[in-house]
Amino acid sequence: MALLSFERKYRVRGGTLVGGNLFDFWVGPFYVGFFGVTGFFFAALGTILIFYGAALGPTWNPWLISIYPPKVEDGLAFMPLMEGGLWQIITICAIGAFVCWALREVEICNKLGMGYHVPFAFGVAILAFVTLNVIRPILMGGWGYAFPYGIWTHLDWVSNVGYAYGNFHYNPAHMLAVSLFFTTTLALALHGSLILSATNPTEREVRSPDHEDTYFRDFIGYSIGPLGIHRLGLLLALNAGLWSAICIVISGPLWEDQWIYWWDWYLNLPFWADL
Ligand code: UQ1
Repeated sequence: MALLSFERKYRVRGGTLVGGNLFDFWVGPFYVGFFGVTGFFFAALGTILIFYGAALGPTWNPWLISIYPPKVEDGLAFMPLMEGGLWQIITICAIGAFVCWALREVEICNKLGMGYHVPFAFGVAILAFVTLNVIRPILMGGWGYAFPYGIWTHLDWVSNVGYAYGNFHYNPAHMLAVSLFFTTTLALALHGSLILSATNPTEREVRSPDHEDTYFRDFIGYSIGPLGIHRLGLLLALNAGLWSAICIVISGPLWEDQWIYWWDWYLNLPFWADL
């Protein structure tokens, strides 16, 4: 389809949640909408504040620049800019930008008469971020438990939190999350390779979906189907994110010891506890 007739078909009015027709337009390829404007505001302000924090020093090394949250001792107070306040405003800007991005996705879904699967999926990613830097710090009673915004320093945070609970690989929710991440890559590798093999056949004629079904029926006696594989993929990916959020939010608020001791319930089962 030529670009102009393509645009006539898909650049439809309406479907907006806020603002009516006011922001219902495109800039180049991008749909704007009310949440495009507000999202741009949050993203721009947050980015400017990160550069402001970087300019205050002590480094311009992009790997080492870091915006730190308040100290643990400062609890849940609003802080002066240089004592974690900058981090607090940047966090508000980040969440504001993420939520606007999700709502802009919803408006595009409305325009095209589609389901809300994409914004819902992005919502789970937002939930993971909010769990790390809002929900868990509030449950622990201090913004100091949130991670800093720096390439190197957020890795140090992950390392330190891991060692604070001994070895995170003994965290049962972490085990589930890791397994789900690996299973997600397995599913996409199977699906991507299957689609390419069917659409890049050795002969000229592209193979139909029943060939895809038959491949897996011949191979493992079961095919989940061309729609089912996408449902499975979404389910796996969303649960990878969800269980990651669960594994960090239970570390501290629910379990303060080393994760390996959580498994003592297993050692203490009556079958062998007295042996
Ligand atoms: C599958 O069964 C299927 O249906 C035809 C696909 O759709 C194109 C797939 O991509 C994959 C990977 C499978 C196999 C998956 C399972 C869980 C048996």
